[in-house]
Amino acid sequence: MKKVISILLSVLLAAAFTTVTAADETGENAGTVPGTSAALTLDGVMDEAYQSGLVLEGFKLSDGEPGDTAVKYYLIYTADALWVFADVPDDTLETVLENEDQPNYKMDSVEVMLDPDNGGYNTPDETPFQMRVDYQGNLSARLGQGGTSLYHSPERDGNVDFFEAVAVVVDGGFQAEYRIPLEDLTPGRAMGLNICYNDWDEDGLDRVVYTTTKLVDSWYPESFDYVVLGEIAAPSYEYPASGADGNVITGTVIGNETGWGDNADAGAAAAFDGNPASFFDPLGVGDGFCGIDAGESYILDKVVILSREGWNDRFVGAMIQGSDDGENWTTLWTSGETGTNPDYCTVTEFENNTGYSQFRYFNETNHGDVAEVEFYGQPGKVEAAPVEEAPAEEAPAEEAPAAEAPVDQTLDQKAEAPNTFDFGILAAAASVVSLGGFALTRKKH
Ligand SMILES: [Ca+2]
Ligand SMILES: [Ca+2]
Ligand SMILES: [Ca+2]
Repeated sequence: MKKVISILLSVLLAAAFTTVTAADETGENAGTVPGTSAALTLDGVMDEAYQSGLVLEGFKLSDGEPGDTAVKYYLIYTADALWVFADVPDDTLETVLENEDQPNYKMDSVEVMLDPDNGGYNTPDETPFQMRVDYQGNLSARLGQGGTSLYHSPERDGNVDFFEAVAVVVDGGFQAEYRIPLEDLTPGRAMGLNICYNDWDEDGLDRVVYTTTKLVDSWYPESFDYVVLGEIAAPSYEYPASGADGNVITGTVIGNETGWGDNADAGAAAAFDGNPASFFDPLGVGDGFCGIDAGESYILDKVVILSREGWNDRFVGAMIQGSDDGENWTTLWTSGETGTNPDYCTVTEFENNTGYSQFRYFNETNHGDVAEVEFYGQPGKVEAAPVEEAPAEEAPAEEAPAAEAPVDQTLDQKAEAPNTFDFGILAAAASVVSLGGFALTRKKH
């Protein structure tokens, strides 16, 4: 039972950010903070996900003049936290210690002030969050204007518990990263925000650079601009995902439209979506397959397979088969081993590798679920070779140590004289079909 699914092999789930108007507009809309399902690491190093984050730059000094600084802030959010990454160029990283109770009050530091519900007013002990990290990684904080002051580093008494931040000194400045845990992070939510860069030099405080556009009293929520949370981007995957070299064979996915239990997510397309977590799951042993109809004949170079996580034992008996009509299938390879998940396995030696327009992964021995299948090869077809007239002995293995060599030879000759019979084709075909068995190599994904 063959069903054809028209699904693109290159599946890119584009991020769909929508801008939502905030309920409370206490300042100017500073932009949309996209969400990410990627796992971020709090280490002062910029995770890739920040590249799609909201970027804030080009700020003002307290006198209203443009802030002459190349500081950039990147904002993104995950399911449970707002993340802020600060890239701070600064040639004079300074410490002006005057009060040991406020260890980083007079140091080059980044100070994030957040009004989590964009209420626009002070709530003692609650709003705003005032969170500072200096270039040496010391933290200080305060909850609410006039509220509890927490001017201590966690190394001293550990009482800064409503955010985390890390800073690392880099060539020409430092980088700071904040993780601010918050509940109910959903698209459309507005949050008041002002970020200061407190820039000190050897003469004292040089300047404070603000992101907010109202500078009357930039420590109060009514002066903050606000950001709005955007959609959480679905993770994107590209096919092929193994990173293997070669010409991947693309086309139309063939096989089961739905998988085990009529699950639409476990149909044949799940083996060609680049997502190692999704998998094709047949209806039963030998009941269903996943494959590609390339639309023209290909000779395989290799097949790269990621078995289903947790089910490597089901790889025994897995077959790669080829067909030109989708009805009659020829077996090119059969697995005698268990799978290699989380590593991909690469099959490079085949039987009957004479060129087919359709290829499939199929198992009649075990339940044939599989996470990813990648067929690699070159267009071509070996002309029907009368094997009895060109027995394997006439093409000893020494003359054709690698499957690729005779295939390439065949293709070259075919290209030059596509309609003429050539003894070289015959010999190459014989050597290809004489290659028995299979080889497995492993590749880290
Ligand atoms: Ca990081
Ligand atoms: Ca400085
Ligand atoms: Ca998959």
